[in-house]
Amino acid sequence: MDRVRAIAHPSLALIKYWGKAEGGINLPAVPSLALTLGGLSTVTTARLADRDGMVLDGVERTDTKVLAFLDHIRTRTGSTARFWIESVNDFPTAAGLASSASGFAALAAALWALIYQDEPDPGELSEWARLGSGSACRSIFGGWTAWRARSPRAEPLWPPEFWPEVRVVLFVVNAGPKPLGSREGMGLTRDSSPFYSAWVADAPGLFDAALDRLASQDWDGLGAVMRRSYLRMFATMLGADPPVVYWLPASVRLIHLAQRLRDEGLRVWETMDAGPQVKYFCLEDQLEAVLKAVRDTVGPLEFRIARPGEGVRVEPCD
Ligand code: 2P0
Repeated sequence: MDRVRAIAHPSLALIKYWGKAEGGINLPAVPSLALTLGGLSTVTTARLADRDGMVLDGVERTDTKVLAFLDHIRTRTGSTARFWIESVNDFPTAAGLASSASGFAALAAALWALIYQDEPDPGELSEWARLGSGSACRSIFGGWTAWRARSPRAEPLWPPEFWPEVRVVLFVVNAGPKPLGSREGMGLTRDSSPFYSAWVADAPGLFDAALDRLASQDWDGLGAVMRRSYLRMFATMLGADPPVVYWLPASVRLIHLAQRLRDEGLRVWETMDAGPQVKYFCLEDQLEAVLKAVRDTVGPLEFRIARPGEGVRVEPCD
């Protein structure tokens, strides 16, 4: 295969990765638990070339993260190849919708196919993806995934069929790129937030609790733990100097609305990532009621609906 196409989906964390351990590349200080989101995709084609280059969403770019990633893969494999990459996201890029997770998962899988001309070892491929972006190691796998503290790779927990009724509504509060990248935000938090050590100490307990609730499909128990994880992550960020503030007014409105909907009996749980977007988790039978409540309360808002999705896949292309 001289040219390959890889398709990957974002990885949305219920229990958040925020902070890197010392030593190694993108090794997490805390464990995370995530769902791979079917319904949002990165499609990446790659081929051997005379020089490294990349076109993202139709625009040629010099992306230092991608160039560094290609160097990591060459060092790891002994390959001297150069690669031309074309990547398209069907959702806003770099806006806090995990485009780097699906992006580097797809790129890692495409490079594996070009270099080895063979099926990947999923665990090893997860390690490759992590070298590009931490959360990408989770996007290699479908369904529910775990990435333990200081682990070089993620692991699959349950496939998408484990809980097919789960839906995630991703509200696009602001489609522009976020003001501060996750990597910089994590570094700033670790280096200057007095709450960071408490965050790192607390996270394993949240992870264990979430795993337990997920295993028994305890929706509201899982939602409550998930909520603690994102709010504690932001509490830690707000303690940084200068503070890391990703929220916008509409983000806060959606957080309050989720609480009101729960008070009214809807089983909806929200989360947020490194950006202003808010994601609602609900079950299929309440999806329409949740969407109606948002329309009636917040007004028209761009959104995407996701469900448990598959891991990365590669196909030859002409
Ligand atoms: C997550 N996020 O668990 C967390 C929650 C954002 C908030 O992983 O520096 O792009 O490439 O390892 O993976 C976003 O950070 O960071 C992220 P790097 P990444 O999904």
